[in-house]
Amino acid sequence: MSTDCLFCRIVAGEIPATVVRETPTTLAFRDIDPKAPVHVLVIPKEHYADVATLGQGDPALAGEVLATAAAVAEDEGLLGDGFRLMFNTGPYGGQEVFHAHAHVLGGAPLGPMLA
Ligand code: D5M
Repeated sequence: MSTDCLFCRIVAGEIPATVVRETPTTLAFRDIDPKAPVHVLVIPKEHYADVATLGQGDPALAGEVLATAAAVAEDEGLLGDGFRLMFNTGPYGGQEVFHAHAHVLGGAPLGPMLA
């Protein structure tokens, strides 16, 4: 837990969030500024700054984040039409919150990623 990390504070219950799924090691909650009809963030409860650090530091936990993201996509009815799973990483990747998180985006056609 990092006291100055926004998402660690959500895990600790210090900042409210609309939680849609929780496992012993991961948490999924709605993005505060949704970019699609469904926009859910999936995080490891343990603090890793980004997905690269997570993937190298604890590959099993990275897999649990993916499994939770897939379960969220199923719960939200996204498996039929598809969805986007995205990890912004570092400044060039547009990351703003430095606690690893997957964006689960769907519910409408999102278009080509790099258009
Ligand atoms: O995305 C960081 C995302 O985090 C961005 O889409 C807004 C979201 N955000 C910021 N604060 C909150 C709270 N308090 N609840 C829910 N969602 C939040 P990034 O990939 O770092 O650019």
